[in-house]
Amino acid sequence: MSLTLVIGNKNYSSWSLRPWLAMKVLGLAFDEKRIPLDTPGTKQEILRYSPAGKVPCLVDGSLAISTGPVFDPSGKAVASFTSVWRQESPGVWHIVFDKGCNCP
Ligand SMILES: N[C@@H](CCC(=O)N[C@@H](CS)C(=O)NCC(=O)O)C(=O)O
Repeated sequence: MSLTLVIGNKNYSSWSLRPWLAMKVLGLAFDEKRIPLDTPGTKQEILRYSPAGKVPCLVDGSLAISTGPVFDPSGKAVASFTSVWRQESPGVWHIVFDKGCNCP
């Protein structure tokens, strides 16, 4: 299994820095794929790896994990989710595990 951590910028994206640091401290072998944030092509490039459209994302070729906030209709963050996805075919992802908590 070959792991790739897809991240934004380690200086300005603490979401990206956190798993990168954890994996380094744990001594895990992984490739790093950096995607420049806030460009016109950012979202499309992230979606190549992350079905949630966000970085960080850890991929092994067919599995990906994503986390993020859940918003109520007013836009207030009320919960968070963690999802594991499997790529069935290029660009087609299905959730194989989904966990939420009411901790935004
Ligand atoms: N709560 C998310 C936050 C992820 C997030 O907001 N990532 C930002 C960069 S810090 C991102 O992907 N921005 C690109 C975009 O939304 O197009 C997580 O746990 O991964």
